[in-house]
Amino acid sequence: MLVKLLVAGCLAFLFPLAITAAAGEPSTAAPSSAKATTKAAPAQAKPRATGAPAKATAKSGPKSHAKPAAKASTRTGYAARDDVRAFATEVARDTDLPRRDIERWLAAAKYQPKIVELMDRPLLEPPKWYAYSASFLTPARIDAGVRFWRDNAGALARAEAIYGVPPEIVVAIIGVETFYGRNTGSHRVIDALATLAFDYPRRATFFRGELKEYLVLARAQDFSPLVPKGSYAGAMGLPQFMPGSYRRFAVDFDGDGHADLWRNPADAIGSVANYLARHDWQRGAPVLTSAAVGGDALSAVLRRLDGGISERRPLAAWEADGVDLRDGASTVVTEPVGVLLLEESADGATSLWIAYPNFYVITRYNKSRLYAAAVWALAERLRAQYLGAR
Ligand SMILES: [Ca+2]
Repeated sequence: MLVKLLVAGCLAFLFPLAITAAAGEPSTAAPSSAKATTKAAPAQAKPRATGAPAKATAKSGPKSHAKPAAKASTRTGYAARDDVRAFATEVARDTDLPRRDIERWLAAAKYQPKIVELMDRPLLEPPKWYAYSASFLTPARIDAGVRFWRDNAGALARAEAIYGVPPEIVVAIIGVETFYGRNTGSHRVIDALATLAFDYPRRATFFRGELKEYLVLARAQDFSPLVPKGSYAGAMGLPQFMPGSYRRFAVDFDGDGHADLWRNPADAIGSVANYLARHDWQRGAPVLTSAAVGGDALSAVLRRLDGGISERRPLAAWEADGVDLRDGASTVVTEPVGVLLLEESADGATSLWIAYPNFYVITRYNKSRLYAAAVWALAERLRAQYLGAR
């Protein structure tokens, strides 16, 4: 069914470090973290979302002890390795997939040394906001987003009604992830997941789990696991869901019987909104509002920042410290909030923002502070242009 999968894009490689968040992945901007989240996390290549694997500090991890085996994998596929056979046994035991099919699929998976290289690229300095955000806030991406919104207005309105997530946020995530489906990845998913499951020891546990989820997903959605393409970390479709997130959060939003995140914008829209809702998106609540801090208060607030964002505290505590909520604090949010710093220019200008719980919900897609801020900033521009054009 997923016969023609998308062409691959290159966007994903602009920001090599991140992954979608989903599920633990590497986020571009957040080098320190590692861990997996839940969603799909794709690759480290662009800001990916959901559940992707995080990139760890390269170099410190175990180096692939699997070199010789990797060579064998290149020649014969993965079927002949003992560890792969053990994996097939485990998957057959835990699922209703026939072992014969599992082994046939793994035999067809190919080791991709390029993917290991991409995962091991050393992290450079974390990007600054003004540089990071520039590629997401171009007129081309905003115009295309407004068209995507217009073309899918019914599904977006329905997603907002059901899940409480406004259209501009859903469109912005799909725009940041894949330029509205233009760049969904050029790596065969089975190759990416097998390479990282069996020849990338540092993340083997995570990717073996994702590989297993992927095989189950393929059977459930009735497609061959040998066909789909995705990011180099295995993130798939318009929203770049990792397999585990696909299984847990994807929805068939147009009712045709399949949750098709590669070709069906309605399914992608419903799935992104469902993902955010299931991670506690608050209907009607803000993401960021502008804050001002003057004079003596500034250094105290800056000391609370770690990597550009603070711990969360009650709004009243921030106000007591001299943070002035220029745009007014949200009256609907009672949970603690963070303070976010964005670098506005190379000459050191910065801006400060109150980060509400919905900001942190976006970081469940990709844990980078810059990713979440870029989604919000693109969403604001999309909304202004969409409403202005009506
Ligand atoms: Ca569908």
